[in-house]
Amino acid sequence: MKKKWWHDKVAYQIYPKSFCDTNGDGIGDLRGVISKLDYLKELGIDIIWLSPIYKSPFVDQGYDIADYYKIAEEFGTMEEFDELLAEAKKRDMYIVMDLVVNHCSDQHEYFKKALADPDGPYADYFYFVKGKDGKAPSNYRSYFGGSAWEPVPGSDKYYLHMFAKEQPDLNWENPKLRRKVYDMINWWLDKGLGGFRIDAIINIKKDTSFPSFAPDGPDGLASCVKMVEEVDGVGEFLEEMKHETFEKYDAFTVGEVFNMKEDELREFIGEDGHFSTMFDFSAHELTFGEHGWYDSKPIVFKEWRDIVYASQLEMENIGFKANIIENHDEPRGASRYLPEYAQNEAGKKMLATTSVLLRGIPFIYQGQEIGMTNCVRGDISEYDDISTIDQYKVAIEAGCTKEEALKCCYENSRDNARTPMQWSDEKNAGFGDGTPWLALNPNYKEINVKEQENRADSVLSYYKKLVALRKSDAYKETFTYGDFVPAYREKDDIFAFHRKSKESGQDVLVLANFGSGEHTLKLDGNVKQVLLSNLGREQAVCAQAKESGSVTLTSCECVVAV
Ligand code: TEU
Ligand code: CA
Repeated sequence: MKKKWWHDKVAYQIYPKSFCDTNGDGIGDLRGVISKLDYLKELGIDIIWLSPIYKSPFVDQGYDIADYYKIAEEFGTMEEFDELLAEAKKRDMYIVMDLVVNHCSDQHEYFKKALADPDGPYADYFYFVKGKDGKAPSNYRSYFGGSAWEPVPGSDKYYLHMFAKEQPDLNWENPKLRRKVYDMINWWLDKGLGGFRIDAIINIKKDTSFPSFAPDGPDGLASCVKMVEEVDGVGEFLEEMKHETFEKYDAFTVGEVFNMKEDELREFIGEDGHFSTMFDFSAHELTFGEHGWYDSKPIVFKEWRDIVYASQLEMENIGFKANIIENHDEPRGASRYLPEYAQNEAGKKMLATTSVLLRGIPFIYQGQEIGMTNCVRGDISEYDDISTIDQYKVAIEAGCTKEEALKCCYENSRDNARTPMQWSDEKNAGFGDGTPWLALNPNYKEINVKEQENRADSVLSYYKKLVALRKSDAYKETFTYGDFVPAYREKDDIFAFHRKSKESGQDVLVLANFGSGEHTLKLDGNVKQVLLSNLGREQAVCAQAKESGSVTLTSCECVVAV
């Protein structure tokens, strides 16, 4: 395998609006990101992915871009962005931006020009399609609810929006549009970006005959995802984009890819794939509801474990996936993956271990490193997220009571991960002087950076050790390139694997007990050293292994040994 600069890196996702506010307007900003670079460096982070910071009306929190060449005023200025790039560079860190090019904002000048002249050249930057019998061209439901078609005022046409109606889809069939996108990407890469996280990218290929599908809900519509699943040919766009842009800069790209067709992994992330890597969403896909996320199924430990194993093995001779337990669209990992008895610091450290030491590129989402959790809200009016408001409505329409619908939001809402970062137990959790744009999770009094920073057995201290181990001179090669070999599969409570390096012959064993009771595991090799224990039991575990050739793990205990 040809080695690439990003193979051994650890990444961190910042949701800028909720990270750190330095001017007291209640909104996180670029100065806030700059002020925390040393914090991230100390955590061991190499690559920082910023969720969108472009000029935007924020209908979908910046995933609706009004100007790809401007920084949102709420976040700061282009000078501040350049400063961020320079400061990151000084620390050997890379900045990765969000690339949102399936759609833009209805406030983008292209769209305004298109509306002004629905038969003119800019209409062709979008999907402006004549209606059928006075109705929309097809029966697609958008991701955020309602028809994916919106009438173009003063015309018999409709425009397509797979997300909100304020997010019109860009027409990738139009070579002029594609050229504009590539020029924009190169403009940013010329500034010295490390690369891009690429949003909703599978959606860029449409079946332009826009066939209707059998309705899949009481609204008589069919999810627009169906069209994406059925159409072929996205790869041609992705290859062209890569050749015209990323490849020339050796940029790092991570695709947000849902609904990939079977057997296409190599095309996506193989050595000459469309992207450097793509997120492993297999756990998400395992539990995703039938009608969006409101009716997502809870995690069943063994099913989740087995799907992670399968995903790890699937990519083995192909490439690297990007491993996550949470992001800005998903609930907090600690709340989602840990059974109730494990929702404590030991459990959070164990979950960290079985994510960060997998084969692939670890992505840590802001707040994950201190074990932030989902947030209970008393009423739907306390939510901001467009998708949450839709899914609440869908839940109520499906017959849920208010309490049940709120519980769905508590478990799955995208706002769970968007509450402000908890820096301290002081005013506004140290996020900033002004009232935060989204209410804090009240547990900041207990869970915050300041409390954990100087405590040796905190979740944060553990993350630092874990990342340092992964990147250490002694084990870096094994954790980066070593094979993933599952172990103790027959034990229903155990998440265990080897990382075996062909190059050095090293064999690192990771054992984690997600069960509520104790387990004794018979070892099939020798243990020389315990590199990490989430309960600080390195010595004891090592002694037991040497004496009896086995390891006893209590509930929520994990160890890393060689
Ligand atoms: O998400 C794309 C996407 O497909 C999601 O709607 C996904 O299906 C859903 O979150 C599953 O829970 C991206 C961004 O990550 C998201 O924040 C944006 O809202 C969306 O694109 C539109 O840009
Ligand atoms: Ca601010």
